[in-house]
Amino acid sequence: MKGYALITGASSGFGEAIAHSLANEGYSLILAARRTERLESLKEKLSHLPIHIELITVDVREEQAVIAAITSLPENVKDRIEILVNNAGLAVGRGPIDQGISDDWNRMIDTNIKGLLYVTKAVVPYLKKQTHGHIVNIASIAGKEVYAGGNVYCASKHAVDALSRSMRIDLVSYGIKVTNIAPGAAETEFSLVRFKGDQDTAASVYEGYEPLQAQDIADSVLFAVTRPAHVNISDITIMPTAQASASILHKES
Ligand code: NDP
Ligand code: 8X3
Repeated sequence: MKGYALITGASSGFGEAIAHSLANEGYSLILAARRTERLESLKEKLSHLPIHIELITVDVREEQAVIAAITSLPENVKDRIEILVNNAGLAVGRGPIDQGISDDWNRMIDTNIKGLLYVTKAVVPYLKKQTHGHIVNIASIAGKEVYAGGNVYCASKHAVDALSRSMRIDLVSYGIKVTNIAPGAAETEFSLVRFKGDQDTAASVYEGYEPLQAQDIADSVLFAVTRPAHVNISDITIMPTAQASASILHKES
């Protein structure tokens, strides 16, 4: 019988798709995000499956709230966490460094780096109890390369990439696998958040080519977590066919 997968950012995009894929694979789920109603709706959609689902309403930027949320899970749930998917994250704004807004910078750094650290620290003690614990960090092509106007978002995702490599070293003696997934352009609510609700600008990011869909990322997570015990997928970079690098997208006019 499979244990639990804890997925942060499960209320939208990649996290929601990953929840569907892991639930269909037989994992019970702990779904975390700030928007409770979205999590409840997702739980309802998965209610036909023979799995157990726990919901955590939490802002990953709040360390004490993260600790309290994980600690308050029933013993028979937290003791069976086999997979942690660190997916919650965002970009806020895009532009030259000298025009950056410090509140945007703080939101990205606090969510993408510090939030990931808080959740990881709270969950690793339970992963250590497993014979096959697995952490999947959702980084980005922006964690491999930088692009114009991407500065702080790119820095935050480079940090995720570095943390994936560091975690692999720190946790290897516990048999905990660490997979870093670096997607390119994928059509989710990501750009709507980045451009602060500007729907036209957000839509323009995905015009003229076929972007990745959330399911493409869920497929790569599923691949990583279903390898045999002796195999760790260290890193997956996945981009649309029309994307050659972080900043080169072939768009049909
Ligand atoms: P979405 O905006 O669709 O989803 C982001 C998720 O993160 C939401 O569930 C949101 O939940 C959650 N989240 C954001 N801030 C917090 C917070 N402070 N506390 C808890 N949860 C939070 O975007 P994606 O699905 O595209 O993004 C998922 C991850 O993938 C991010 O880390 C992003 O950087 C990364 N990524 C995205 C790419 C893309 O092109 N879409 C490409 C490469 C990487 P809620 O608002 O309910 O809290
Ligand atoms: C999201 C992809 O290219 O907008 O991480 O940085 S990109």
